[in-house]
Amino acid sequence: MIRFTALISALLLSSGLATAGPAETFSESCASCHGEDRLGGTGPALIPQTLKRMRGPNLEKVILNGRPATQMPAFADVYSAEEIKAMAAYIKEPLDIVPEWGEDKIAETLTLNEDYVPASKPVFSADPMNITLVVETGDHHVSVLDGDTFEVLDRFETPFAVHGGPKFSPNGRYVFIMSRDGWVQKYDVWSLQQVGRVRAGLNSRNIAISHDGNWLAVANYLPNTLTLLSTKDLSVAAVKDIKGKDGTPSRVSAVYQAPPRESFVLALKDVPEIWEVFYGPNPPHYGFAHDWRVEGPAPHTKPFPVRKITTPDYLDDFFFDQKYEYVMGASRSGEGGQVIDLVIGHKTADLDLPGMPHLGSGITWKYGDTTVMATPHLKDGTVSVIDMETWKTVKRIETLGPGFFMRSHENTDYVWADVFFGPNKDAMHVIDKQSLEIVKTLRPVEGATVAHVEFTRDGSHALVSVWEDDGAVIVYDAATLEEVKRLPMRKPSGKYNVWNKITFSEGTSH
Ligand code: DHE
Repeated sequence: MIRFTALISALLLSSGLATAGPAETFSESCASCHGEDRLGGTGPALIPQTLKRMRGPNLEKVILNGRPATQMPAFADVYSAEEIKAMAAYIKEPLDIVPEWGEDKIAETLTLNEDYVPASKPVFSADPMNITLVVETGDHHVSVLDGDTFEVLDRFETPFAVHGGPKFSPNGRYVFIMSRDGWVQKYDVWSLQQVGRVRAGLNSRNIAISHDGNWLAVANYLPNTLTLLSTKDLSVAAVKDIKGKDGTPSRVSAVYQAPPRESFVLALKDVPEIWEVFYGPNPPHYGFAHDWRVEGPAPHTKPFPVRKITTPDYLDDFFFDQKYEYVMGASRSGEGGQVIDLVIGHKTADLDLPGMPHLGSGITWKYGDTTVMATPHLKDGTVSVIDMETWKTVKRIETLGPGFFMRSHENTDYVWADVFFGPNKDAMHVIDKQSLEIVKTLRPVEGATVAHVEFTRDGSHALVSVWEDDGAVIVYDAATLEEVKRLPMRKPSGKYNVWNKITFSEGTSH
Protein backbone atom coordinates (compact mmCIF):
# COMPACT_ATOMS: atom_id res chain seq x y z
CA MET A 1 0.00 0.00 0.00
CA ILE A 2 2.77 2.42 0.96
CA ARG A 3 4.66 1.59 -2.22
CA PHE A 4 1.49 2.01 -4.26
CA THR A 5 0.66 5.52 -2.97
CA ALA A 6 4.29 6.51 -3.28
CA LEU A 7 4.34 5.23 -6.85
CA ILE A 8 1.19 7.17 -7.78
CA SER A 9 2.63 10.32 -6.25
CA ALA A 10 5.92 9.80 -8.09
CA LEU A 11 4.05 9.30 -11.39
CA LEU A 12 2.07 12.50 -10.83
CA LEU A 13 5.25 14.35 -10.08
CA SER A 14 7.06 13.04 -13.15
CA SER A 15 4.08 13.92 -15.37
CA GLY A 16 4.20 17.49 -14.06
CA LEU A 17 0.71 17.19 -12.54
CA ALA A 18 1.98 17.76 -9.03
CA THR A 19 4.95 19.25 -7.28
CA ALA A 20 6.00 18.07 -3.90
CA GLY A 21 8.63 19.04 -1.41
CA PRO A 22 10.07 16.62 1.13
CA ALA A 23 7.25 17.39 3.59
CA GLU A 24 4.64 16.20 1.07
CA THR A 25 6.78 13.22 0.11
CA PHE A 26 7.05 12.32 3.78
CA SER A 27 3.32 12.63 4.20
CA GLU A 28 2.67 10.41 1.15
CA SER A 29 5.16 7.67 1.79
CA CYS A 30 6.34 7.68 5.40
CA ALA A 31 3.62 9.12 7.64
CA SER A 32 1.46 6.00 7.72
CA CYS A 33 4.16 4.17 9.68
CA HIS A 34 6.23 6.96 11.24
CA GLY A 35 3.36 9.32 12.11
CA GLU A 36 2.26 12.54 10.38
CA ASP A 37 4.02 14.40 13.21
CA ARG A 38 7.20 12.24 12.76
CA LEU A 39 6.84 11.00 16.34
CA GLY A 40 6.53 7.33 15.39
CA GLY A 41 3.75 4.80 14.98
CA THR A 42 4.36 1.23 13.91
CA GLY A 43 7.78 2.56 12.82
CA PRO A 44 10.18 4.57 14.97
CA ALA A 45 10.13 8.36 15.43
CA LEU A 46 11.98 10.24 12.68
CA ILE A 47 13.30 13.28 14.53
CA PRO A 48 16.87 14.60 14.88
CA GLN A 49 17.10 13.42 18.49
CA THR A 50 16.85 9.83 17.25
CA LEU A 51 18.43 10.16 13.84
CA LYS A 52 21.66 11.88 14.75
CA ARG A 53 22.87 8.47 15.88
CA MET A 54 22.84 7.46 12.20
CA ARG A 55 26.05 8.87 10.89
CA GLY A 56 27.00 9.97 7.35
CA PRO A 57 24.97 8.67 4.41
CA ASN A 58 23.37 5.81 6.39
CA LEU A 59 19.96 7.46 6.51
CA GLU A 60 19.77 7.87 2.74
CA LYS A 61 20.84 4.25 2.36
CA VAL A 62 17.96 3.07 4.55
CA ILE A 63 15.41 5.07 2.50
CA LEU A 64 16.99 3.81 -0.70
CA ASN A 65 17.29 0.12 0.21
CA GLY A 66 14.86 -0.38 3.09
CA ARG A 67 15.72 -2.39 6.18
CA PRO A 68 15.88 -6.18 5.86
CA ALA A 69 13.68 -8.15 8.27
CA THR A 70 11.53 -5.09 9.03
CA GLN A 71 8.54 -3.47 7.34
CA MET A 72 10.69 -0.61 6.04
CA PRO A 73 10.46 -0.84 2.22
CA ALA A 74 13.05 0.32 -0.34
CA PHE A 75 12.29 3.56 -2.21
CA ALA A 76 15.08 3.29 -4.79
CA ASP A 77 12.59 2.69 -7.62
CA VAL A 78 10.19 5.35 -6.43
CA TYR A 79 12.25 8.48 -5.85
CA SER A 80 15.34 10.01 -7.42
CA ALA A 81 18.60 10.28 -5.49
CA GLU A 82 17.95 14.03 -5.02
CA GLU A 83 14.48 13.44 -3.62
CA ILE A 84 15.81 10.86 -1.19
CA LYS A 85 18.57 13.24 -0.13
CA ALA A 86 15.97 15.98 0.47
CA MET A 87 13.81 13.60 2.47
CA ALA A 88 16.79 12.54 4.64
CA ALA A 89 17.56 16.22 5.27
CA TYR A 90 13.90 16.94 6.06
CA ILE A 91 13.57 14.32 8.76
CA LYS A 92 16.77 15.55 10.38
CA GLU A 93 15.25 19.02 10.84
CA PRO A 94 14.01 19.86 14.33
CA LEU A 95 10.24 19.72 14.83
CA ASP A 96 8.48 23.09 14.44
CA ILE A 97 6.94 22.80 17.88
CA VAL A 98 7.91 20.64 20.83
CA PRO A 99 4.85 18.46 21.31
CA GLU A 100 3.08 18.43 24.61
CA TRP A 101 3.57 15.04 26.28
CA GLY A 102 1.94 15.30 29.68
CA GLU A 103 0.11 12.88 31.94
CA ASP A 104 -2.96 12.51 29.72
CA LYS A 105 -1.06 11.90 26.48
CA ILE A 106 1.16 9.35 28.18
CA ALA A 107 -1.79 7.59 29.79
CA GLU A 108 -3.48 7.28 26.37
CA THR A 109 -0.58 5.17 25.09
CA LEU A 110 -0.82 2.55 27.84
CA THR A 111 -1.41 -0.89 26.33
CA LEU A 112 -1.81 -3.91 28.55
CA ASN A 113 -1.40 -7.49 27.35
CA GLU A 114 -4.87 -8.99 27.48
CA ASP A 115 -3.47 -12.53 27.46
CA TYR A 116 -1.26 -11.90 30.48
CA VAL A 117 -1.84 -14.34 33.31
CA PRO A 118 0.41 -13.76 36.33
CA ALA A 119 1.93 -17.03 37.52
CA SER A 120 2.01 -17.81 41.24
CA LYS A 121 5.54 -19.21 40.90
CA PRO A 122 8.11 -19.30 38.08
CA VAL A 123 6.79 -21.30 35.10
CA PHE A 124 10.29 -22.80 34.64
CA SER A 125 12.52 -24.94 36.84
CA ALA A 126 15.63 -22.75 36.39
CA ASP A 127 16.94 -20.61 39.27
CA PRO A 128 14.92 -17.36 38.95
CA MET A 129 17.82 -15.47 40.55
CA ASN A 130 20.22 -16.63 37.85
CA ILE A 131 18.16 -15.58 34.86
CA THR A 132 20.08 -13.40 32.39
CA LEU A 133 18.37 -11.18 29.84
CA VAL A 134 20.09 -10.54 26.50
CA VAL A 135 18.95 -7.46 24.58
CA GLU A 136 19.12 -8.27 20.87
CA THR A 137 19.11 -4.94 19.03
CA GLY A 138 19.36 -6.64 15.62
CA ASP A 139 15.67 -7.49 15.56
CA HIS A 140 14.49 -5.76 18.75
CA HIS A 141 13.98 -8.78 21.00
CA VAL A 142 15.11 -9.93 24.41
CA SER A 143 16.20 -13.50 25.06
CA VAL A 144 15.64 -14.89 28.54
CA LEU A 145 18.50 -17.23 29.44
CA ASP A 146 18.74 -19.88 32.14
CA GLY A 147 22.02 -18.81 33.78
CA ASP A 148 23.01 -22.38 34.61
CA THR A 149 22.29 -24.24 31.35
CA PHE A 150 22.27 -21.19 29.02
CA GLU A 151 19.06 -22.49 27.48
CA VAL A 152 16.78 -19.78 26.00
CA LEU A 153 13.56 -19.91 28.06
CA ASP A 154 11.74 -17.20 26.10
CA ARG A 155 12.37 -14.62 23.38
CA PHE A 156 10.05 -11.63 23.31
CA GLU A 157 9.67 -8.52 21.18
CA THR A 158 10.71 -5.15 22.62
CA PRO A 159 9.94 -1.63 21.43
CA PHE A 160 12.33 -0.36 18.70
CA ALA A 161 15.89 0.55 19.82
CA VAL A 162 16.19 -0.37 23.47
CA HIS A 163 18.85 1.67 25.28
CA GLY A 164 20.37 1.47 28.77
CA GLY A 165 20.08 -1.31 31.26
CA PRO A 166 16.66 -2.88 31.91
CA LYS A 167 15.72 -2.46 35.58
CA PHE A 168 14.46 -5.34 37.76
CA SER A 169 11.97 -5.06 40.60
CA PRO A 170 13.71 -5.67 43.96
CA ASN A 171 12.70 -9.37 44.06
CA GLY A 172 13.71 -9.88 40.43
CA ARG A 173 10.26 -10.88 39.27
CA TYR A 174 9.51 -8.00 36.89
CA VAL A 175 11.77 -6.16 34.51
CA PHE A 176 11.28 -2.75 32.89
CA ILE A 177 12.84 -2.00 29.52
CA MET A 178 13.09 1.40 27.78
CA SER A 179 13.48 2.35 24.12
CA ARG A 180 14.97 5.55 22.72
CA ASP A 181 11.47 6.50 21.50
CA GLY A 182 10.36 6.62 25.14
CA TRP A 183 8.43 3.34 25.36
CA VAL A 184 8.64 1.53 28.67
CA GLN A 185 7.82 -2.16 28.64
CA LYS A 186 7.00 -4.28 31.69
CA TYR A 187 7.75 -8.02 31.50
CA ASP A 188 7.00 -10.70 34.08
CA VAL A 189 10.06 -12.94 34.34
CA TRP A 190 8.23 -15.62 36.35
CA SER A 191 5.36 -15.87 33.87
CA LEU A 192 7.56 -15.27 30.79
CA GLN A 193 4.97 -12.78 29.53
CA GLN A 194 4.80 -9.11 28.64
CA VAL A 195 2.55 -7.19 31.03
CA GLY A 196 2.20 -4.00 29.02
CA ARG A 197 3.89 -0.89 27.68
CA VAL A 198 3.47 2.88 27.80
CA ARG A 199 5.16 5.77 26.01
CA ALA A 200 6.62 7.85 28.84
CA GLY A 201 8.58 10.26 26.64
CA LEU A 202 9.15 11.06 22.98
CA ASN A 203 12.90 10.68 23.11
CA SER A 204 14.27 9.12 26.26
CA ARG A 205 17.64 8.23 27.75
CA ASN A 206 17.24 5.64 30.49
CA ILE A 207 15.13 4.52 33.44
CA ALA A 208 15.69 3.95 37.15
CA ILE A 209 13.57 2.02 39.65
CA SER A 210 13.11 3.11 43.26
CA HIS A 211 14.64 0.76 45.86
CA ASP A 212 11.16 -0.06 47.21
CA GLY A 213 10.15 -1.10 43.70
CA ASN A 214 7.19 1.29 43.59
CA TRP A 215 8.33 3.93 41.11
CA LEU A 216 10.01 4.08 37.79
CA ALA A 217 11.70 7.31 36.68
CA VAL A 218 12.15 7.94 32.94
CA ALA A 219 14.77 10.49 31.83
CA ASN A 220 13.61 12.37 28.73
CA TYR A 221 15.34 14.54 26.17
CA LEU A 222 12.03 15.31 24.45
CA PRO A 223 10.17 16.94 26.02
CA ASN A 224 12.41 18.29 28.82
CA THR A 225 10.79 16.19 31.53
CA LEU A 226 11.19 13.37 34.01
CA THR A 227 8.26 10.97 33.95
CA LEU A 228 7.43 9.01 37.10
CA LEU A 229 5.41 5.85 36.59
CA SER A 230 3.84 3.49 39.05
CA THR A 231 5.55 0.12 38.53
CA LYS A 232 2.35 -1.68 39.47
CA ASP A 233 0.27 -0.72 36.46
CA LEU A 234 2.48 1.69 34.47
CA SER A 235 0.12 4.56 35.32
CA VAL A 236 1.60 8.06 35.42
CA ALA A 237 2.44 9.29 38.91
CA ALA A 238 3.92 12.65 37.86
CA VAL A 239 5.60 14.46 34.99
CA LYS A 240 8.23 16.92 36.18
CA ASP A 241 9.22 19.83 33.97
CA ILE A 242 12.96 20.22 34.06
CA LYS A 243 14.02 23.85 34.39
CA GLY A 244 17.17 25.02 36.10
CA LYS A 245 17.12 27.52 38.96
CA ASP A 246 17.17 30.39 36.47
CA GLY A 247 14.33 28.88 34.43
CA THR A 248 16.45 27.39 31.63
CA PRO A 249 14.83 24.18 30.36
CA SER A 250 17.07 21.14 30.24
CA ARG A 251 17.22 17.67 28.80
CA VAL A 252 17.76 14.87 31.32
CA SER A 253 20.90 12.95 30.35
CA ALA A 254 20.31 10.12 32.78
CA VAL A 255 18.51 9.17 35.97
CA TYR A 256 19.81 6.86 38.70
CA GLN A 257 18.37 5.52 41.91
CA ALA A 258 20.12 6.31 45.22
CA PRO A 259 18.59 3.68 47.54
CA PRO A 260 19.84 4.90 50.96
CA ARG A 261 18.65 8.42 50.10
CA GLU A 262 15.27 7.26 48.82
CA SER A 263 15.78 9.48 45.83
CA PHE A 264 16.40 9.54 42.12
CA VAL A 265 19.46 11.54 41.04
CA LEU A 266 19.34 13.30 37.67
CA ALA A 267 22.19 14.27 35.37
CA LEU A 268 21.17 17.33 33.36
CA LYS A 269 22.41 18.18 29.90
CA ASP A 270 21.73 21.89 29.61
CA VAL A 271 22.16 23.41 33.07
CA PRO A 272 25.05 23.03 35.55
CA GLU A 273 22.90 21.37 38.19
CA ILE A 274 22.31 17.93 39.66
CA TRP A 275 18.77 17.18 40.77
CA GLU A 276 17.50 14.86 43.43
CA VAL A 277 13.86 13.77 43.29
CA PHE A 278 12.69 12.20 46.54
CA TYR A 279 10.08 9.46 46.63
CA GLY A 280 10.30 8.27 50.25
CA PRO A 281 7.86 9.33 52.99
CA ASN A 282 10.46 11.43 54.83
CA PRO A 283 12.66 13.37 52.45
CA PRO A 284 15.58 15.06 54.24
CA HIS A 285 15.16 18.68 55.25
CA TYR A 286 17.97 20.68 53.82
CA GLY A 287 18.11 23.83 55.87
CA PHE A 288 21.76 24.67 55.80
CA ALA A 289 23.12 25.12 52.29
CA HIS A 290 22.37 28.14 50.14
CA ASP A 291 22.61 26.53 46.73
CA TRP A 292 19.81 24.06 47.04
CA ARG A 293 16.06 24.39 46.87
CA VAL A 294 13.38 21.84 47.60
CA GLU A 295 10.26 22.33 45.54
CA GLY A 296 6.95 20.64 46.13
CA PRO A 297 4.16 21.01 48.63
CA ALA A 298 5.05 20.72 52.34
CA PRO A 299 5.38 18.37 54.13
CA HIS A 300 7.12 16.94 51.04
CA THR A 301 5.40 13.62 50.89
CA LYS A 302 4.08 13.52 47.33
CA PRO A 303 4.45 14.57 44.64
CA PHE A 304 8.15 13.93 44.61
CA PRO A 305 9.94 17.01 46.03
CA VAL A 306 12.96 18.18 44.05
CA ARG A 307 16.33 19.37 45.32
CA LYS A 308 18.51 21.31 42.88
CA ILE A 309 22.26 21.35 43.47
CA THR A 310 24.38 23.83 41.54
CA THR A 311 27.58 22.32 40.17
CA PRO A 312 30.70 24.15 38.95
CA ASP A 313 30.39 22.49 35.52
CA TYR A 314 27.86 20.65 33.33
CA LEU A 315 28.00 17.03 34.50
CA ASP A 316 26.06 14.58 32.38
CA ASP A 317 27.57 11.16 33.04
CA PHE A 318 27.64 9.79 36.60
CA PHE A 319 29.08 7.21 38.91
CA PHE A 320 28.14 6.74 42.59
CA ASP A 321 30.14 5.32 45.46
CA GLN A 322 28.60 2.15 46.95
CA LYS A 323 27.04 4.19 49.79
CA TYR A 324 25.57 6.82 47.47
CA GLU A 325 27.20 9.65 49.43
CA TYR A 326 29.27 10.84 46.52
CA VAL A 327 28.60 11.21 42.86
CA MET A 328 31.42 11.37 40.36
CA GLY A 329 30.51 13.38 37.27
CA ALA A 330 32.30 13.67 33.93
CA SER A 331 32.60 17.20 32.55
CA ARG A 332 30.89 17.92 29.29
CA SER A 333 34.17 19.00 27.70
CA GLY A 334 35.40 15.44 28.28
CA GLU A 335 38.52 16.79 29.93
CA GLY A 336 37.95 16.02 33.58
CA GLY A 337 35.47 15.36 36.29
CA GLN A 338 34.27 16.31 39.72
CA VAL A 339 33.14 14.62 42.90
CA ILE A 340 30.00 16.06 44.45
CA ASP A 341 29.10 15.26 48.05
CA LEU A 342 25.39 14.55 47.84
CA VAL A 343 24.81 15.12 51.55
CA ILE A 344 26.11 18.68 51.67
CA GLY A 345 25.50 19.40 48.00
CA HIS A 346 29.01 20.65 47.18
CA LYS A 347 32.00 19.68 45.10
CA THR A 348 34.63 17.93 47.20
CA ALA A 349 37.27 16.95 44.64
CA ASP A 350 38.40 17.23 41.03
CA LEU A 351 39.09 14.14 38.99
CA ASP A 352 41.97 13.71 36.60
CA LEU A 353 39.99 12.15 33.75
CA PRO A 354 40.92 13.14 30.20
CA GLY A 355 39.66 11.27 27.08
CA MET A 356 35.92 11.41 27.84
CA PRO A 357 35.47 8.73 30.49
CA HIS A 358 32.19 6.80 30.30
CA LEU A 359 31.39 6.88 34.02
CA GLY A 360 27.99 5.26 33.46
CA SER A 361 29.89 2.04 32.69
CA GLY A 362 32.14 2.29 35.75
CA ILE A 363 32.60 -0.55 38.23
CA THR A 364 34.33 -0.93 41.60
CA TRP A 365 36.36 -3.55 43.44
CA LYS A 366 38.54 -3.96 46.52
CA TYR A 367 42.15 -3.09 45.76
CA GLY A 368 44.54 -3.65 48.65
CA ASP A 369 42.88 -1.91 51.59
CA THR A 370 40.96 0.58 49.51
CA THR A 371 38.23 0.50 46.88
CA VAL A 372 38.89 1.55 43.32
CA MET A 373 36.57 2.39 40.48
CA ALA A 374 37.48 1.90 36.86
CA THR A 375 36.02 3.55 33.80
CA PRO A 376 36.65 3.13 30.09
CA HIS A 377 37.30 6.20 27.92
CA LEU A 378 35.21 6.87 24.81
CA LYS A 379 37.91 8.92 23.12
CA ASP A 380 41.17 7.14 23.87
CA GLY A 381 42.49 3.66 24.50
CA THR A 382 42.57 3.92 28.27
CA VAL A 383 40.90 2.48 31.33
CA SER A 384 41.29 4.87 34.28
CA VAL A 385 41.48 3.38 37.78
CA ILE A 386 40.65 5.80 40.61
CA ASP A 387 41.03 5.41 44.37
CA MET A 388 37.62 6.11 45.88
CA GLU A 389 39.09 7.39 49.16
CA THR A 390 41.61 9.89 47.82
CA TRP A 391 39.97 10.39 44.37
CA LYS A 392 43.47 10.10 42.84
CA THR A 393 44.17 8.14 39.67
CA VAL A 394 45.90 4.90 40.63
CA LYS A 395 46.65 3.83 37.07
CA ARG A 396 45.81 4.50 33.47
CA ILE A 397 45.73 1.11 31.77
CA GLU A 398 46.58 1.36 28.10
CA THR A 399 44.17 -0.61 25.91
CA LEU A 400 43.93 -1.34 22.18
CA GLY A 401 41.33 1.42 21.63
CA PRO A 402 38.44 3.37 23.17
CA GLY A 403 36.03 1.16 25.10
CA PHE A 404 32.37 1.33 26.10
CA PHE A 405 31.67 -1.25 28.79
CA MET A 406 33.37 -2.97 31.74
CA ARG A 407 32.22 -5.71 34.08
CA SER A 408 33.50 -7.81 36.93
CA HIS A 409 32.10 -9.84 39.83
CA GLU A 410 32.93 -10.23 43.53
CA ASN A 411 33.97 -13.88 42.90
CA THR A 412 36.43 -13.32 40.07
CA ASP A 413 40.00 -12.04 39.99
CA TYR A 414 39.46 -10.28 36.68
CA VAL A 415 37.85 -7.24 35.12
CA TRP A 416 36.70 -7.44 31.51
CA ALA A 417 36.95 -4.34 29.30
CA ASP A 418 35.96 -4.11 25.63
CA VAL A 419 37.55 -2.15 22.79
CA PHE A 420 34.43 -0.82 21.13
CA PHE A 421 35.89 1.53 18.53
CA GLY A 422 38.61 1.32 15.91
CA PRO A 423 40.54 -1.48 14.22
CA ASN A 424 40.71 -3.57 17.39
CA LYS A 425 36.97 -3.65 18.07
CA ASP A 426 37.19 -7.47 18.04
CA ALA A 427 39.36 -7.44 21.17
CA MET A 428 38.24 -8.01 24.75
CA HIS A 429 40.79 -7.32 27.48
CA VAL A 430 40.90 -9.30 30.70
CA ILE A 431 42.60 -7.29 33.47
CA ASP A 432 43.90 -8.59 36.80
CA LYS A 433 42.15 -6.73 39.64
CA GLN A 434 45.29 -6.46 41.81
CA SER A 435 48.20 -6.09 39.36
CA LEU A 436 46.06 -3.87 37.09
CA GLU A 437 47.77 -5.52 34.13
CA ILE A 438 46.05 -6.96 31.05
CA VAL A 439 46.51 -10.71 31.44
CA LYS A 440 44.78 -11.83 28.27
CA THR A 441 43.18 -10.32 25.16
CA LEU A 442 40.45 -12.47 23.65
CA ARG A 443 39.55 -12.23 19.96
CA PRO A 444 36.73 -14.74 19.49
CA VAL A 445 35.59 -13.54 16.02
CA GLU A 446 38.10 -11.71 13.87
CA GLY A 447 36.88 -8.32 12.66
CA ALA A 448 33.59 -8.43 14.60
CA THR A 449 32.63 -5.98 17.35
CA VAL A 450 33.07 -7.88 20.59
CA ALA A 451 31.62 -5.97 23.51
CA HIS A 452 29.78 -5.92 26.84
CA VAL A 453 30.15 -8.63 29.46
CA GLU A 454 27.85 -10.00 32.13
CA PHE A 455 28.57 -12.63 34.77
CA THR A 456 26.40 -15.43 36.03
CA ARG A 457 25.09 -15.14 39.56
CA ASP A 458 28.07 -16.95 41.11
CA GLY A 459 30.64 -15.25 38.89
CA SER A 460 31.78 -18.57 37.41
CA HIS A 461 30.98 -17.64 33.80
CA ALA A 462 31.30 -14.49 31.72
CA LEU A 463 28.95 -13.84 28.80
CA VAL A 464 30.34 -11.76 25.93
CA SER A 465 28.42 -10.24 22.98
CA VAL A 466 29.50 -10.60 19.38
CA TRP A 467 27.70 -7.37 18.50
CA GLU A 468 26.81 -8.18 14.87
CA ASP A 469 23.53 -8.88 13.05
CA ASP A 470 24.58 -12.46 12.70
CA GLY A 471 26.09 -12.39 16.17
CA ALA A 472 26.35 -14.53 19.25
CA VAL A 473 26.67 -14.57 23.00
CA ILE A 474 29.83 -16.46 23.95
CA VAL A 475 29.98 -18.07 27.37
CA TYR A 476 33.47 -18.20 28.93
CA ASP A 477 34.71 -20.00 31.99
CA ALA A 478 35.60 -16.92 34.09
CA ALA A 479 38.61 -18.63 35.72
CA THR A 480 40.26 -20.47 32.80
CA LEU A 481 39.07 -17.90 30.20
CA GLU A 482 38.18 -20.81 27.88
CA GLU A 483 35.09 -20.70 25.67
CA VAL A 484 32.30 -22.99 26.94
CA LYS A 485 29.38 -22.28 24.63
CA ARG A 486 28.28 -20.06 21.73
CA LEU A 487 24.63 -18.99 21.43
CA PRO A 488 23.57 -17.44 18.10
CA MET A 489 21.88 -14.04 18.61
CA ARG A 490 20.79 -11.05 16.50
CA LYS A 491 23.18 -8.21 17.35
CA PRO A 492 23.21 -8.84 21.09
CA SER A 493 24.06 -5.70 23.08
CA GLY A 494 23.69 -5.61 26.87
CA LYS A 495 23.14 -8.62 29.14
CA TYR A 496 21.69 -8.41 32.63
CA ASN A 497 21.74 -11.03 35.37
CA VAL A 498 18.87 -10.80 37.87
CA TRP A 499 20.99 -11.50 40.95
CA ASN A 500 23.89 -9.23 40.03
CA LYS A 501 21.49 -6.41 39.31
CA ILE A 502 19.17 -6.66 42.31
CA THR A 503 22.06 -7.06 44.77
CA PHE A 504 23.93 -4.11 43.23
CA SER A 505 27.00 -6.25 42.59
CA GLU A 506 30.09 -4.03 42.66
CA GLY A 507 31.16 -5.50 39.34
CA THR A 508 28.22 -4.08 37.41
CA SER A 509 27.02 -0.60 36.56
CA HIS A 510 23.87 0.31 38.47
FE1 DHE B 1 24.53 4.04 26.08
C1 DHE B 1 23.89 2.53 29.13
C2 DHE B 1 24.51 7.07 27.61
C3 DHE B 1 25.46 5.49 23.15
C4 DHE B 1 24.45 0.99 24.53
N1 DHE B 1 24.27 4.67 28.01
C5 DHE B 1 23.99 3.89 29.09
C6 DHE B 1 23.81 4.74 30.24
C7 DHE B 1 23.96 6.03 29.82
C8 DHE B 1 24.27 5.97 28.41
C9 DHE B 1 23.86 7.29 30.66
C10 DHE B 1 23.52 4.24 31.65
C11 DHE B 1 22.06 4.21 31.83
C12 DHE B 1 21.42 2.96 32.37
O1 DHE B 1 21.84 1.84 32.04
O2 DHE B 1 20.44 3.10 33.10
N2 DHE B 1 24.97 5.94 25.48
C13 DHE B 1 24.92 7.02 26.29
C14 DHE B 1 25.35 8.19 25.55
O3 DHE B 1 25.39 9.36 25.99
C15 DHE B 1 25.82 7.75 24.22
C16 DHE B 1 27.35 7.88 24.18
C17 DHE B 1 25.28 8.58 23.06
C18 DHE B 1 23.84 8.34 22.75
O4 DHE B 1 23.52 8.19 21.58
O5 DHE B 1 23.00 8.29 23.65
C19 DHE B 1 25.39 6.29 24.24
N3 DHE B 1 24.90 3.35 24.18
C20 DHE B 1 25.25 4.12 23.14
C21 DHE B 1 25.41 3.34 21.93
O6 DHE B 1 25.71 3.77 20.77
C22 DHE B 1 25.23 1.92 22.31
C23 DHE B 1 26.60 1.24 22.22
C24 DHE B 1 24.28 1.16 21.40
C25 DHE B 1 22.84 1.47 21.59
O7 DHE B 1 22.11 0.50 21.78
O8 DHE B 1 22.45 2.62 21.56
C26 DHE B 1 24.82 2.05 23.77
N4 DHE B 1 24.24 2.12 26.71
C27 DHE B 1 24.23 1.02 25.90
C28 DHE B 1 23.97 -0.15 26.73
C29 DHE B 1 23.84 0.29 28.05
C30 DHE B 1 24.00 1.73 28.01
C31 DHE B 1 23.91 -1.60 26.21
C32 DHE B 1 23.60 -0.56 29.32
C33 DHE B 1 24.93 -1.02 29.83
C34 DHE B 1 24.83 -1.82 31.09
O9 DHE B 1 25.53 -2.82 31.16
O10 DHE B 1 24.10 -1.47 32.02
